[in-house]
Amino acid sequence: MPKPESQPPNAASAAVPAALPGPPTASHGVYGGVQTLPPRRIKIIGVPLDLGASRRGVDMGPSAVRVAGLEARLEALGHEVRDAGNISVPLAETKPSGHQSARYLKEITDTCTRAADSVLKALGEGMTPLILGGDHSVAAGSVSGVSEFFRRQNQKIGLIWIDAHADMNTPATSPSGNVHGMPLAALLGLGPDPLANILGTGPHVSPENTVIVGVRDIDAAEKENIRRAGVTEVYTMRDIDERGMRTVMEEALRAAGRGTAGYHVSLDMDWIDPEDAPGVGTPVRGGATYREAHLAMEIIADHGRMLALEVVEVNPVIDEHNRTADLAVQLISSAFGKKIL
Ligand SMILES: [Mn+2]
Repeated sequence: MPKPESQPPNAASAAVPAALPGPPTASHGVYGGVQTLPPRRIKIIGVPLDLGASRRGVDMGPSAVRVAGLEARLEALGHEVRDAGNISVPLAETKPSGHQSARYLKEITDTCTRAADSVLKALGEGMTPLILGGDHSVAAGSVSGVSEFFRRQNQKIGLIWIDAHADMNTPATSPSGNVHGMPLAALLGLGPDPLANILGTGPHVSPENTVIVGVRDIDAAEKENIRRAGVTEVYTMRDIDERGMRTVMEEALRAAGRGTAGYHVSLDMDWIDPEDAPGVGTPVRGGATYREAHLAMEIIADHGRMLALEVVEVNPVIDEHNRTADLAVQLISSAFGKKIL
């Protein structure tokens, strides 16, 4: 088993109530050795949001992931799971799309604010939020909720953004006007404004604790935005190919964890190759393999510092027999401590 990075004794994690796993219970360790993490209390928050994407269908992502057995499979690992249901999201058909440079920005911001509140509440209850998208714009809300919870305790968080895309556009640079290409820019304070200021306290993450993993499709303007924001920890698919998933993840977690309470993990399923994850919002060739994806999640579990997890962009409309949602549940299980042996 890989040795977790050593943390300075004054590491913020020592004072974090919500992220700390609960005390071991009788159920710990009795599941045939498949669990590494001590049991957590997990709160599932569905956000059936598809206003940020042009292709429809990711609003059915939360259902597809639930149908694939999410709750039962997490409980089989010994975790306590509560499903909070779905956050209400306006239907695209019932709203005007607004300005073409950031379509449905108002409705998305409202939805993200509700998601942030729900995440904040879950952490306050000592639970680990598990957010199911929906398109990736939901992250502007969920990450804000995690960040705000720890900001109130004078702590900051890290962010691991695992994605084929950088999601670093702004309304000024976006070729499509789709807000799901903007959430990371919003969280780093580049805008668009209402989305960048959810709960009134942005920017929600600092560039030195923000890590992008698995990118392979970045617009020219996004490259500039990454530089402007000051994010230097970017691991492309080439880095994974050349240096291996293990090295990339160890470095990523070290950067996100440095001086923070822990990190939020935002997993866009389009990171994985369409061969294994065909049912995603924006498929791009050349993604992570099935095993690389699992390894990344297993390493996250080994370190034990994940504050919240979200899995986004599952699109059942173009999936094959729900296998992308099924893979999502498998990866969630690995992130929550499922081991092969
Ligand atoms: Mn994304």
